[in-house]
Amino acid sequence: MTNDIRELEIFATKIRIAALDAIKARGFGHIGGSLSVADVLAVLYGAIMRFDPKNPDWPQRDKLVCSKGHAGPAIYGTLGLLGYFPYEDILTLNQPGTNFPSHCDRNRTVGIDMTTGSLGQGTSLAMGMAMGDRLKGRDSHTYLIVGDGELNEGQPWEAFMFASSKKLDNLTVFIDWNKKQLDGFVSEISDPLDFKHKFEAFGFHTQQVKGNSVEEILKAVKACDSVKGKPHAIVLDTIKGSGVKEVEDTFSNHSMTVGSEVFDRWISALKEELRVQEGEKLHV
Ligand SMILES: Cc1ncc(C[n+]2csc(CCOP(=O)(O)OP(=O)(O)O)c2C)c(N)n1
Repeated sequence: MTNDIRELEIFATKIRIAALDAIKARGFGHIGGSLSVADVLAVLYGAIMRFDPKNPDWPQRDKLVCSKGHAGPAIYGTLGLLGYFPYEDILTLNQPGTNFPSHCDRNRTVGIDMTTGSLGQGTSLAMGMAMGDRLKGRDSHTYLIVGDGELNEGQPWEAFMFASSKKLDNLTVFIDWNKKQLDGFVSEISDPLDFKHKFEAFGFHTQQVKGNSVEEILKAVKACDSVKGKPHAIVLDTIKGSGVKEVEDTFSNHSMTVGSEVFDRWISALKEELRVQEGEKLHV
């Protein structure tokens, strides 16, 4: 656990490399939406959440529901780096018989708190988990990541109303506002309008930050501590494919099939960035 911004940036870069390592082994996968959540995962698992890789079912742990379950590679990378299982296991991503399906499955993967992939449903599940922890008297927090395209669904908004009416202040929702969904811009497919105002209207304590900045995310999560009686929403203004310029610049970057030499180029660039980040840390 660290509050060191440089450490968290290093963790985020490692998560990006891990997600690409896993997807490279399969040759295709959800690259854009895995990369955009690397920074929030680094903050949650690096600085905020209470968990124990040796006791993954510890009831008092904090929980993560990644409702955009197709970002599985980023979550598996994070858990692999934390020692929930051998890192190499993530290289079986989406292969027949794997415990690392492309979408998160709590019955298959150690450390996954909730099965997701059918968009919209993770929100209701996270509300239930937060409510359950409260009823059991546990001091646990549930963190929920939803996609901006996912919020075209109706179900999450019912669940948000419920969270707010039950004053679930042990729940924090991150909206990965990367502007794109499967095959186009969210604003053109079904414009969600202003998330910040919408969550405020739904009774949430709401903030909006640069979602690929670990520093801003960490500050926002910490600011939630002092706000009681309301669920929290943090709108992450992100870039789909963040951290790999070529992916950022590709319009269709949701699920990509690319050759291993292309993956190698992207991974090498991230490893170079990691060397710079680690070198800078030594000189702080
Ligand atoms: C109920 C449901 N409908 C459709 C899909 C197919 N689908 C998978 S990802 C996706 C786009 C999601 O967009 P967004 O939530 O913005 O994810 P991100 O861009 O962050 O990857 C869609 C439509 C699905 N998984 N579940």
